[in-house]
Amino acid sequence: MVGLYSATILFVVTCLYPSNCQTPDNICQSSAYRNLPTGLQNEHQCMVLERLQRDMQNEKLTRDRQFNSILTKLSRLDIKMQAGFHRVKDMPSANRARGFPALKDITVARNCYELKMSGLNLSGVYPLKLPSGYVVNVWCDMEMQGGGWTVIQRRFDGSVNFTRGWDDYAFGFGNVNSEFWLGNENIYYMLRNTNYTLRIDLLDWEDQHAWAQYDYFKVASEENKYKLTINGFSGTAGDSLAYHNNMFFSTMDRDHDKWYASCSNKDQSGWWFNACSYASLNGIFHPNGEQNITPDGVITGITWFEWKQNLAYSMKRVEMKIKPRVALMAEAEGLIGGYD
Ligand SMILES: [Ca+2]
Repeated sequence: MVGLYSATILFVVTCLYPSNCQTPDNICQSSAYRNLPTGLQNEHQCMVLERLQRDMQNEKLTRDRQFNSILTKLSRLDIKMQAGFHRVKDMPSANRARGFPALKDITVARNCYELKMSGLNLSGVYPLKLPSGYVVNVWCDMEMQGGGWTVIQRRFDGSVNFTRGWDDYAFGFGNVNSEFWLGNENIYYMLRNTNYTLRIDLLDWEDQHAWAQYDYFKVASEENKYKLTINGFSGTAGDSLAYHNNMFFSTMDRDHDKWYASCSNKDQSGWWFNACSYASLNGIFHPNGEQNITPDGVITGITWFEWKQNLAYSMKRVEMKIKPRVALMAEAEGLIGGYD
């Protein structure tokens, strides 16, 4: 009996793979079985083997069907994921951000001047509600030139990395308590429906102060590459931003400048580069103003050429801030009251 079992087991193992058997569905009629010595042939055993064979084949078929079904589902899921990925990838960054939650119903001021008018006289961080419906924390300068200035950029210690790509510049980065960029998207929405004046304050390494002011300041939408429009200069620093008027915003990953290469890559920052800059306030912060000029003349830094007449002079401190134009006009006329 032991010999019979060994032979049949060997036969089954060999025959489980159909390619090894001439008639896989009918073991008892196969020549492989019939050629066994008569003593090893057993009809009952053979039928059991055939049944075992059928069961295994059925089980294999079921598993194949399940496996194919899973493959089909995975394939459909992959197509959906690819389609979704391309939709998000092709969408302007601004639309992507709209997926984030917004505090639509919260009542807060639209800018720091409204807070100033409501009696807040202390400079610091306040929440503002932008026309987009989004609430952002900003730094309000409540002392400089009548107060009520919304600060959109500040540099003074190099603690924040300004070498960043398009999306970071679009949505802002850094810390409003120290160094930061408020974000092109936020700036665009603030400026969209109200006329604002831009003020830039500069400090050199001898702690001398200079300023530049532009009565009219607009930044276009992302679709228009956050194009800069300024007008009506006044101040002591000289008009270095005129060269950047009507320029698109560029970052290391988006070259919209007028130079044959990328000004952003050269300057390692995002800005409204022309070819390339007389003002570059997001450039590399150089402690003590020291700049490394490469042998081929590449210089980086926080620069304002018209003041220092030197592109290799990097500022100790800079702030960009905005205030509704009508508020400044009312203050200039000695009027007290709101605006628009
Ligand atoms: Ca270029």
